[in-house]
Amino acid sequence: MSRLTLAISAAVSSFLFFALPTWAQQAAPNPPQPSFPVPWQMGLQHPVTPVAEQMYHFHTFLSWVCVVISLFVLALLLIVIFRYNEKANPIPAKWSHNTLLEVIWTAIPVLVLVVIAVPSYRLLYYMDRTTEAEMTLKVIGNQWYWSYEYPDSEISFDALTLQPDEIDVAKGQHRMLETDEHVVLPVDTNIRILFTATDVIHAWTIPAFGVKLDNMPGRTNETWTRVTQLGRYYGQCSELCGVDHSNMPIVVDIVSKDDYAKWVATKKAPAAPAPAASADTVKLANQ
Ligand SMILES: [Cu+2]
Repeated sequence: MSRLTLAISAAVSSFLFFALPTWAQQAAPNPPQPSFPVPWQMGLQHPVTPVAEQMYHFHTFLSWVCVVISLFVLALLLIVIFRYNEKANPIPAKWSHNTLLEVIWTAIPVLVLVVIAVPSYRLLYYMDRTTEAEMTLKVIGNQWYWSYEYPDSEISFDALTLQPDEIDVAKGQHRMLETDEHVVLPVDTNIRILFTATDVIHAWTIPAFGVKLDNMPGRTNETWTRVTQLGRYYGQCSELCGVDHSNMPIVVDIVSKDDYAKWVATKKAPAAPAPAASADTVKLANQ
């Protein structure tokens, strides 16, 4: 028993240390998947930010750790079931305690936890904040809609959900995922995102960005993102915030830097004054 177990333990620990990180690095999906949930979807949405990519790799790495540990425990169980049952082993051994074995089955789980903790903390600190933000987006949660502010451009607006009867599938709109106003952000830009709320706790979440942070009333939370692919990305409030919690979708359009500058100019332009009524119109209206 001891030699076989030792050999398996050594193989598993060396596999965890050396082989898995390399496998995990090669696991990103290609070609890109849709940025919204689809029926029978397996795995995470296609990552489009450095943070989401690292989360994807870490998730793959953890899955492999789980697979290896499960197979190892299954193998031990099968050995016990078949080799040490009453028929195969009628006279059981009388010894108890094996110091070497006890050290190993304590040390290996500790090592596995260390192997998991190191990349986990590295990722947590990486996603915490950016020191080189090029712009700021402020996200405010309300029951039950989102408000957005662009402090650098002095833009602010609310985004309300579109009801199912307002959804136009021909335009590629998705039920429970559309808002009347979209958040527009430039591609390849370090964006600081600030989160707060006016009433209860909400959580602004975009799976493809790897962004999910609580909007706390009376407090400001911070994270960052840098989206590397143009496109439309969807998310939802991920904190149980009341009866219309499911009516807080998020739509983000990632556009080129030029298009973003144009959007900012359009948003900042004052609304055009209503055209003055011509004499003819007035005459028609009076008839
Ligand atoms: Cu909410």
